[in-house]
Amino acid sequence: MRTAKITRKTAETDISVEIDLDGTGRYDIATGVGFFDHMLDQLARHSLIDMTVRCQGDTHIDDHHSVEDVGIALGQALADALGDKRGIRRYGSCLLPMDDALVRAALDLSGRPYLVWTVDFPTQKIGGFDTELVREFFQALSTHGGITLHVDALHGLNSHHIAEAAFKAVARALRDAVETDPRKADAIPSTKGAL
Ligand SMILES: [Mn+2]
Repeated sequence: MRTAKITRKTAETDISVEIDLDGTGRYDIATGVGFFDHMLDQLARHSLIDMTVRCQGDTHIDDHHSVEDVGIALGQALADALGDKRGIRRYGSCLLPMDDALVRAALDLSGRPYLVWTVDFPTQKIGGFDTELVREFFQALSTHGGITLHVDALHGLNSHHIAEAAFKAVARALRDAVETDPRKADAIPSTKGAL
């Protein structure tokens, strides 16, 4: 079973994450940050990774710790559920339009964290949500999931659309990368023999 459950408690956040890589995109998300919940719904729905996420965080300060720490826990859950990565496709990419926004995501489940992020938001806020936290989330996901992740916004006028297109693009790329390849189901997809 390619599943994982992570709990993570600090002075700033108390988080539990459960995922199933071979799911159908079911989600049950409650982070205390409304816009972030909306984004994680997209991540689950379009990756077909089932996700249950709970976060009780210090949102009386701001949303930073909650968003970053959920990224850490989700990254850890992905790495845990992937195990030795036997049989996976490893790479995934997606060019995703959402109205004015066009976002490209390309990723490698390499075990080597690296984030390239060229996404500019025309506004600092989406409702009460700080747009700079979108990068914080993907940085944490990349670092703790061992993911080389490139996200580039090629076009966009509306911050909500740009953020949502980014989450959907990464979701679709993840869907391809975590999927097992029936032609190489027993092999670890690296000439090194390990990822
Ligand atoms: Mn939306």
